[in-house]
Amino acid sequence: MRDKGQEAEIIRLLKAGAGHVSGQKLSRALGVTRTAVWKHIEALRKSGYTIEASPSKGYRLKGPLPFNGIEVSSLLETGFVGRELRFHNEVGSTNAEAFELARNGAVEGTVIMAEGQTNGKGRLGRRWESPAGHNIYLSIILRPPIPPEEAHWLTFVAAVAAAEAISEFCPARPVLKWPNDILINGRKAAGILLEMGSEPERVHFVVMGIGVNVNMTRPMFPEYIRNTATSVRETKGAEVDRRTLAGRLLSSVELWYKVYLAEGSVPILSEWKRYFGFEGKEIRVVSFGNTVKGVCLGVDDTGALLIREPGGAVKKIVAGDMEAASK
Ligand code: BT5
Repeated sequence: MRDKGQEAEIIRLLKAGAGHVSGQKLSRALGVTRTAVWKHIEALRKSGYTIEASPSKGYRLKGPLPFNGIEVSSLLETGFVGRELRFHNEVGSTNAEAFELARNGAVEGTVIMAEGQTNGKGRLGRRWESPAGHNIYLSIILRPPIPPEEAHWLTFVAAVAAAEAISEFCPARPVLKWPNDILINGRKAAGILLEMGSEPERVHFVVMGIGVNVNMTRPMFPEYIRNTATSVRETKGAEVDRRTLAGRLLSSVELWYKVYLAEGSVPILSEWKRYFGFEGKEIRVVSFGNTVKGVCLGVDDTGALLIREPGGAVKKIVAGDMEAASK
């Protein structure tokens, strides 16, 4: 069984040591044998670190730091979100794994993160393209003391948190599209998938899945989304440090989640509206197989989308997909 705590400690000592750190010093600091240190070094190499070993001088950290659980954890500024963090190089879906863990009692704030997903999930059985090496895919287990009909507010919490975190790294202001898309310059840069385990009266847990296209470039997107998807890098014109962005994202989720628990949906919705980019615009919404067209009147106090149809009737939409009507 690997001891992630000891591996994180080795990385901390190697970073603090600037030059080489002897195997003896590491084994003393950790209270383990030098063979155990060597095994940890091998495991760390597998998780992306370049560690130079010299028989006379010891170990030295070289090259760029990888995107992994140790690095994200070392940057965390949260109280509980991500304090239990599981990082996988490859997973089917972080949401699916988080759901299983939540059912088995994982603590609130547990985060599952992956370098790549082979079966990344969108809403309604759709797919989330999740190639390894460029983006952020994470799922957060939350246990809000609310009834199931309130759980959709956590999509709003996630959207506000993601927009806020992305805006720190991106020259263009992110725009939210109801209910769960984060757009940059009109293209989708991030998506949210909320799943929950509940009984009629109360939510047991919510899995808040967030996927952010960070460093993907246009040719990397599959043909079918090349004209509708983008990444933070595409807008910024430079690589973005995924470790820092992931850390900011988790801080932001924690902050807005706490606001929601303390003050309810009002402050969340008011922040969400600051990023909503479609009020007053012609839109088209597909909801349960029906298409509704009209002028977007915004979102009401329950989070439902309001549309004024050409005849003047106002329709309230509780679930669906919206697009700008010009598309
Ligand atoms: C979403 O669904 O936008 C929810 C995406 C949630 C992904 C995260 S990643 C971590 C966690 N684990 C998971 O398994 N999922 C969550 P939806 O609104 O249904 O949008 C899906 C549609 O977006 C697809 O049908 C494509 O058209 C498009 N799409 C797929 N991959 C994309 C990508 N990487 N970037 C932009 N658009 C994409």
